[in-house]
Amino acid sequence: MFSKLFIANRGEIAVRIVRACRDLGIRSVVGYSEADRDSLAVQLADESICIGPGPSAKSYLNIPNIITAALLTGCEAVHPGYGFLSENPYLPEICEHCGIVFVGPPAESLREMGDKARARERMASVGVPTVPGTNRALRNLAEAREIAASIGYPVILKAAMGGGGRGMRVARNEAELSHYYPLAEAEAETAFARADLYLEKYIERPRHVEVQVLADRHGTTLDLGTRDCSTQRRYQKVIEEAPAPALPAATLQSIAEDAVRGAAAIGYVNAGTVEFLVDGEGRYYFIEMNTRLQVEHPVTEELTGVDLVRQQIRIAAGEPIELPDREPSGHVIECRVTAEDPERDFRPVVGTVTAYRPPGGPGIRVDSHLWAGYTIPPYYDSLLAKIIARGRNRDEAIARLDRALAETVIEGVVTTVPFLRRLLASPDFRDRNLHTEAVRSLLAEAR
Ligand code: MV4
Repeated sequence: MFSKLFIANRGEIAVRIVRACRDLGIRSVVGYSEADRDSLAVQLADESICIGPGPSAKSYLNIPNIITAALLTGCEAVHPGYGFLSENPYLPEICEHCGIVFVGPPAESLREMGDKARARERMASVGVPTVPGTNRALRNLAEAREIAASIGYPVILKAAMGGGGRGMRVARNEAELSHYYPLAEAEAETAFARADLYLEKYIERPRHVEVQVLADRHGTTLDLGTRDCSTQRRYQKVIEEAPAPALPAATLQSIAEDAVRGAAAIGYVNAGTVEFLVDGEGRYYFIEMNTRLQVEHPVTEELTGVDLVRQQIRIAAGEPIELPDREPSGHVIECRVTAEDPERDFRPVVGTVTAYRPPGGPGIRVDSHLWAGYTIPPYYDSLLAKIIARGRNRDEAIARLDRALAETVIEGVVTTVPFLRRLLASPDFRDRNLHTEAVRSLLAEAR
């Protein structure tokens, strides 16, 4: 096992990784930007070192600074967390050259799953259901028209190097396809340095169901169940829950088996998430694989009792996965508390947290980097805290999560806590009428 691990991330996930290191008896070194000098992760880690100025490009995305910091502090491994460099294949490659272990999958898996068209092809080749569409980049608009005509409108254009909703355009007829195709190409070129697009049948109001997988280097590839992440706003997840509600047991079983088969087929190692869409008839389709730890990982941890970050570090150190010591039980729901103003179209807010009182009590977990006096830097995402509630069933989890939100005190900045309580109380959410338009409908009602 490693004696020292470098954390190339910030905020709540950096705190989370410090905690996993402490439980494993590993010294933690957190790399911080000048804007995060007094962050909670810096306060809790065994050591810390500045990796550059506030802007991400100069710090958390600065591979030379991160590698140098890891080497200078004598770290044997680097954990990228999520976001930033977590799916950048250059980081594991450079780590390998420098004799540092990357806590994550091989660079080849990052590359392969980073090309969303190729990911479809790999999954389809082992019988994982995919949305009708193309498994490689479209040659041109003429070909897109031909394929769209054969699968039927509406269709969705997606950037091969995109993901997470970036670079997607829905076309409901040939005229829209002709209009959007060059725009989508230009956007993809700008955002991802590759204009490649692929096409899928557009699924109206889908549910987003994902499967957590873990694979070690001793032949074990397993799933840790499903999560439903349909409650999103502009591709940002707001509420996540496990197991995915209102799906037949047979579907839950089959989707997990497909995810494991897909991960094993690409020789996946470490933690990953296989993402599916579920249509109105309950059919599921693979859309992409996330080759990193997810923000919503605590939902699976609280359901299964497995510490995913601990398993990630163990796998990277060449040790076998510690299998779950109990059956998944109950129902778990997480909400993301952000520094955004719902009254102003969720624009991010900055400022100083003048008072902070996190919730607690039975079935509540809080993953956060907040403290009273903390000033939110303007450079990064708006996530302040993840509040996770576990109950014997979904209704109890909802009730506990609402109790926790009602208790939560974050003063000095506007947060989404009141909005989250309204969302939890909405009939759509309570009646499990989950789909990716639910939040938009609730916001429309509130106006
Ligand atoms: C789709 C889709 C409908 N049909 N693909 C958005 C993010 C990325 N994970 C894929 N996404 C979607 N892909 C087809 N063929 C609808 C979405 C989508 C979505 C998916 C899951 C959760 C929330 C979403 C919000 C908007 C669009």
